[in-house]
Amino acid sequence: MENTMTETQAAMRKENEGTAVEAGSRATERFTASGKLATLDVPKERVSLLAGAAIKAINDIAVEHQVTYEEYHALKAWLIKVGTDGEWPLFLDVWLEHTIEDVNSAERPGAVGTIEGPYYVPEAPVLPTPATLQMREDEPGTPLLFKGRFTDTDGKALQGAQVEIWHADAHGFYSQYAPELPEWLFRGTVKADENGCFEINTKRPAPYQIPTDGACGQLIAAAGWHAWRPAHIHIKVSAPGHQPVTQQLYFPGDPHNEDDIASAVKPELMLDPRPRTDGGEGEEVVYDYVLAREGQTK
Ligand code: MBD
Ligand code: FE
Repeated sequence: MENTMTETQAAMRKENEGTAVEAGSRATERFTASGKLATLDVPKERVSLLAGAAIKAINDIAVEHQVTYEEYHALKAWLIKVGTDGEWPLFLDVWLEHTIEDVNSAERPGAVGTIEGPYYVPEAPVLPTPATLQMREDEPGTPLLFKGRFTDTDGKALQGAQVEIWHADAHGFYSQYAPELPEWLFRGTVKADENGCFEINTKRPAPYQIPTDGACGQLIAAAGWHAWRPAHIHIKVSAPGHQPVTQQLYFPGDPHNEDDIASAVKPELMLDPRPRTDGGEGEEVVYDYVLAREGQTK
């Protein structure tokens, strides 16, 4: 009896599995298959410096906190599990990428960036503005019209600009990282018009919970932390001759804006949802992008 499941339980289990380890390991598969690895080339001096500093930092922690063999073995078991669960991209993007992004964007003028996270997919379908992202029939969620304009740092309209956008659905799932969602659900590449303006019709995403049944979830539970990111929309903006920006936009009032597990919220990235000016259902947000020229610094 205890080994039988109702169909509903089986379906729920399948759905949960899809949100968990599967999402993490798909991020690993994609990163491995992306071809990025073949082009990576870090000089010996930097490897020695960075690996040496990282090893020293961990050894210092072992002394400072008098790490026991029990704890050392728990660490070893857990590190092995991060790999077998395919959750290294998830782990790194949640707990390290925010610092890498800060370091690398400090001198770039214009639009503020934040982390990319593990669920970007390049080459999403190209949509002319005004665009509507792919949705299912009866897609749940509040309709959201996202409008904006591209300029350079002199205030001139930018030609050839585009917005790559991806976000979770109203249940917090990303297409291509959860089973049974249409391939390009809530993913698109939107080309701005000749004035640098764009309009994107979509639906408000739900807050996102880090998969709880993989190694990262195990760490979160063992430490007594929470697993949440505030609701967010991922964006990559670019224009010929200009520096691209990867960012996320957030909604005021989300309880996790203040304690994002991925530390990726910045005040400049907060949206200001308003009733729609076109009389349509749902809400409207306006966000404008200033892009720096290639090589331009603050
Ligand atoms: C996400 O959706 C995300 O944006 C980050 C940074 C980590 C895990 C899931
Ligand atoms: Fe995300």
